[in-house]
Amino acid sequence: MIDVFAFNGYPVAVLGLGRSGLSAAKALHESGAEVWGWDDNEASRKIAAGMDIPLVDLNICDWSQCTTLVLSPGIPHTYPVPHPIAAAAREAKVEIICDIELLARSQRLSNYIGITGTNGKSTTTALIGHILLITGKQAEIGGNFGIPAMDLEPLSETDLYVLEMSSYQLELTVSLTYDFAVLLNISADHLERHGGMDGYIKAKKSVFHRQTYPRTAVIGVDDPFCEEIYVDLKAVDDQAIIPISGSKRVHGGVYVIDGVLIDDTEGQETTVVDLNTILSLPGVHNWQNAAAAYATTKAIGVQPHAIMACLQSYPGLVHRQEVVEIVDGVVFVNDSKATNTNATAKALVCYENIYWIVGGRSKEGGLEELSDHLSDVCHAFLIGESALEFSAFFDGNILTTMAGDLETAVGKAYQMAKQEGVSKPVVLLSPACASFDQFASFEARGDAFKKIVEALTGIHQDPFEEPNLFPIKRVPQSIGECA
Ligand code: UMA
Repeated sequence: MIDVFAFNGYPVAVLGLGRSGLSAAKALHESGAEVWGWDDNEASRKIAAGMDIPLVDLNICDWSQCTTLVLSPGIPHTYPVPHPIAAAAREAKVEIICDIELLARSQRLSNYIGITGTNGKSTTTALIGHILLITGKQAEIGGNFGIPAMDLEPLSETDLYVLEMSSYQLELTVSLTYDFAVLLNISADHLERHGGMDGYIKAKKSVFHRQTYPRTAVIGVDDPFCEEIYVDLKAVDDQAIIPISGSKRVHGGVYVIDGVLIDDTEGQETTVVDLNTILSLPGVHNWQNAAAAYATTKAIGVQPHAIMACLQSYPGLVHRQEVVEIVDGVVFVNDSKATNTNATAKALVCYENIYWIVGGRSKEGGLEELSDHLSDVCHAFLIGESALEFSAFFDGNILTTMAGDLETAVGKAYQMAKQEGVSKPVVLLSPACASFDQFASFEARGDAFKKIVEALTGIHQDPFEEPNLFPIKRVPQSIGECA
């Protein structure tokens, strides 16, 4: 358990008793703090009470008796409107922090890697964690990734916390300076929570806050927002800076050209590994993640040949382009985490001959953003409450089947993929929708997909043992250059 010694004997308010809030409240309580736990949801309060977390109605508490509010990162404290409890706390000059700030204050001597970006931060966090653990480093991996900071183990001063940081968490982690900070990319997301794009960029850029040599900034230069931050950092020259790219040459950085990872951090270009051969890292977006993980772990001191071996053994994340199985030559890919078109677009460019299972509770804009990504789709199988809407969207431009539920969709897609006899067919579950119309979560949807695939009668093969059967598309690129 992390001992939150700084709060021993003091009152600390905790608003939001979900995963991160419960774990923070528990650690504070066990460390001797006087916890004032609260959640707007009665069911969550009951769960907390069952864990002996003291409850105090923060709507009517005396803030003059408390200095700190630990806020669940998803609860707004500025935009679009602050939660009334957060507003009252701020009015009373109570500091507002999140659970990761508690970790930073309690484990001051350890080393911290902070990984952020609009996309790819979970994969990059997992990759960095994988490389560090396999090469014998002591590391704890968590944060937005899904493991709350206060559930991590205490570490010594030579060890590393590898933290996926959302823009929400970055805003509420005021005292943490990362030894290694990674910013992958920025595109519009969560804008309502940051008062617009400038606020969102500011939150993301804060991952580099107060970094001085030899602390290291690893930064993607594949989008204009990050490219501008890179130029700003270079101009100030406060920390070691490694630019990275998934698609173009970056002088002095780590980058990927047509899938080949190249290290140019030591005055000459050295080829590291052909990522086209790594099943768990398909697509340009994953190549950027691999470049970031390579740059970070090499800066930490891991040898390039060891990083290369670890990239090759990376198993991938569940529900994210997870290669499940090959049945009768048909490859099944579980991308249930793709709950929006942005994520699905990334999967659609990775394969040829796609039998696509799509649908659920659709998001604003429907599938519009995918219009240019349908050329490799052989057939779409529509599930969930969006089926009619999506059928109208495709309007005969691609062939569709109204499957309704996941089991029917998998069965029909499998039969059609076998019958049509195309080369290396992929049945891809990448719904571009939330799961809540038919499942409790995207995890439940992905698990159901895997169970259905497992139960198919046919010859099952392990894709990792049959890489030649696996159809990752080589994505040719023009070689750009960034100074
Ligand atoms: N609540 C209130 N009042 C409100 C709103 C919420 O009381 O007005 C309560 C809810 O009833 C609930 C709690 O607050 O009990 C929130 O619980 P939760 O389980 O939804 O959230 P956390 O445990 O705080 O999860 C957070 C991150 N969630 C968000 O930032 C929204 C998780 O990231 C993270 O994995 C977890 O901490 C551990 O660090 C998820 C996420 O969606 C994956 N992140 C966003 C993203 O990646 O885009 C930022």
